[in-house]
Amino acid sequence: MTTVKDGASGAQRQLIVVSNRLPISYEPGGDDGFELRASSGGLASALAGLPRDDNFAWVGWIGAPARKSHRARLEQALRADRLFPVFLNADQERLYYRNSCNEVLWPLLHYFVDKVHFKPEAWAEYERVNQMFADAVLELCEAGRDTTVWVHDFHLMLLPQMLRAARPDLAIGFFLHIPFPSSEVYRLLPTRESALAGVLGADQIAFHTSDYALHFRRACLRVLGLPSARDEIEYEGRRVALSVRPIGPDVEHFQRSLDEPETAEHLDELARRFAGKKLVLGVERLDYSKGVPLKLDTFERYLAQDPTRAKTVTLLQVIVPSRLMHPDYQQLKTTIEQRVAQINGRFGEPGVVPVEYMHRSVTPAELAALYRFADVAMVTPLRDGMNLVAQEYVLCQRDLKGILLLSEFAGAAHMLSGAILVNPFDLDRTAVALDEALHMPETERRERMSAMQRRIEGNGCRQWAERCLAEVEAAAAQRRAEMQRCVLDERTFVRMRDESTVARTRHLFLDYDGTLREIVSSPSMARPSDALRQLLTGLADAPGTAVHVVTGRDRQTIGEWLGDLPIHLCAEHGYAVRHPGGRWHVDAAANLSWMTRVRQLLAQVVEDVPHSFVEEKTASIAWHYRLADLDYGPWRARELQNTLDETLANEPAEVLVGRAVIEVRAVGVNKGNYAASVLTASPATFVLAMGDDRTDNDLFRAVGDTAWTIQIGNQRSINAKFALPTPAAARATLEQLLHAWM
Ligand code: ADQ
Repeated sequence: MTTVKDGASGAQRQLIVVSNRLPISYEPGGDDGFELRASSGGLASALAGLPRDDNFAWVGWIGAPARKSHRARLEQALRADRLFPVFLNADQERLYYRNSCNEVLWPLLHYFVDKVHFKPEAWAEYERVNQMFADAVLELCEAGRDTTVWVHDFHLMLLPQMLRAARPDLAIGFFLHIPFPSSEVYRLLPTRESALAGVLGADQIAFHTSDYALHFRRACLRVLGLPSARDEIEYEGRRVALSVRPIGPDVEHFQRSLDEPETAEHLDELARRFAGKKLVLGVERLDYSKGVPLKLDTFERYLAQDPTRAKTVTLLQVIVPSRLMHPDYQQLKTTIEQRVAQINGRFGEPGVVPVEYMHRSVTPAELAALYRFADVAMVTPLRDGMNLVAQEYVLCQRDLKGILLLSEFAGAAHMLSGAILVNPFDLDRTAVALDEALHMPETERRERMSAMQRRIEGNGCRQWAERCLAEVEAAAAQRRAEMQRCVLDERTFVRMRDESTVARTRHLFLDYDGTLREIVSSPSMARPSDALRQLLTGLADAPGTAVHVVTGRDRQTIGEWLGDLPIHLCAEHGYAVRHPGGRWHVDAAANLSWMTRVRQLLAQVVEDVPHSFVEEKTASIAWHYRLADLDYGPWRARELQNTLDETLANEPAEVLVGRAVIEVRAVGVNKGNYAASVLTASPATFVLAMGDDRTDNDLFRAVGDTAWTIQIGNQRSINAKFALPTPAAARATLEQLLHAWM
């Protein structure tokens, strides 16, 4: 794996991986001793290429409550491997892990709505445990050092935001290993807002498939009202990158296992055991999402169609023990075992066992041999984030003779195009597909298998980790660059102040809402304070200085609030203008004859597209669809754009296509044209423009390159050279300028 160096100091960056479980299990034993058992698994293998030195740390739980007397020794033992345990007590295990993780998020995100048992007190523990993880990570983060924190999975959805709040500089990635369901299902979660906001603390959020990413975007839209693009979402002024990065298997591990002499022995043994028979293989962790009972039903139906098949085809079902302390999982195990017994009772005879069943962890050599030997892998989860078993089977098919029967509800179905895809709920057609798989001509099997194999070989879990981490770091770097662009720092301010002080003539173009005055819930409450009125008066009284308040507000309101001051008012986005002490002039040249027709068109679209709305200003009208459905909004937008282009072909109106907004406005009416006409009539040596939203971009463009342009807040779609965080900071800056000029 490439090690990224921190450009400034040359020091290596720190990488902290966080997952619910460390790749280790703790088991207390007799005589006050304990055992640590290493577990492999996708993430451990993905990170295997990284040096376990001071630049690396892995934070997680050890799988069981640790005795107090063991903790110090445990920490010491794990630290050598750069593993840092989070200790959960029995209550936390029950409330955070068993309830919130396994009885709420796991079933909900896998669409098993009836298995969700939400308990508020357990969710409170989920929050507390996420905070414990955050504290453990923060303790390891060295101050002033470039650090990437890579957070894994649904157990830790709140962690990114907690880390961001404490250390805004961190590069944070979040990977979801399980599905993100349709927003219609996600919305059932009582804590849906905080879980989404928690994840959005990251710089990059990655999923196995584009469907999950799309569902996540829809949930952000429906639950938090956040619009997004295909690959990014803006949250609290930050860009959060969205990415699709399907995980792959541990390619090197399986290739090594295939070459082991022990694997060859297992292969010989399998060949003896299943001589003259076709082997259908199932390998699943014990979980209802994996659909094993339905698979057994399907196999039974396949045998029932022709009972002689029991003599030539065997299903070998391996179940990897999991979550056995939970009654539902024990029940599932019992159900599976009963079904196996029933099928064998119905179709078996002396020497014929149609379903063989193994409930245990198999060795790597055994697993590799099974994958290589099986004629068909029947991987039929009802829902699965990715499913590594499917990929591992393909990888181990050295003889290219097998066929993968794969559920279309596994993430793997998105990438394994040579598989026979089935709907596991459709037993009849799945049984037909199984028959087709068992009788497929060899050339077709080879073709399907080799194409998939090539793809998997180049996309193992190490490449996956490398790419994910590179993306997290790139996303964080982009965010930092954007934030830096924003800051009007002390040195820059001094330059601006000095330039303005020696200038003989000055024009200040100042937007009102969000720039001079904070945005408030009701626009009518944004009256200027006495201090603001005094500030504007003071600035306008400075020699050679003209103050222009340029706003989208209507002329009555802004006239009432500021009309008595010695300043220029430009209202309604440039349509109405009033010079100090004078009267309002409207832009007579603006021809609005097209407005009625456009208003009708937009009214129709608003009716058709839920959550979209029209905003009408004096000389323009806009249709906003940022809160509309992700597909339907853009679709109707394209249609509307065509209609408008045709309708307005010979009209003095222009169509502006923005981010989730289509605006039609009178040609030549905008804040920028006002500023341009002022600057043509009376050029100035110092020009300052301040604004906070998209409509101010016209202003920033019009004042030219030599002007000082400052955006207030950190909206990314604005093109000012500098930024200040708040209207209060904008007022303070203007105060300081005034002070310098006096
Ligand atoms: P899991 O639900 O655990 O993972 P899966 O992707 O199939 O599901 O991974 C199972 C892993 O266990 C495989 O790597 C397999 O080799 C291993 N395994 C199988 N049998 C074993 C045995 N007998 N002993 C030991 N190990 C065995 C979650 C999500 C998945 C997602 C992964 C990775 O639910 O959808 O693919 O994370 O992101």
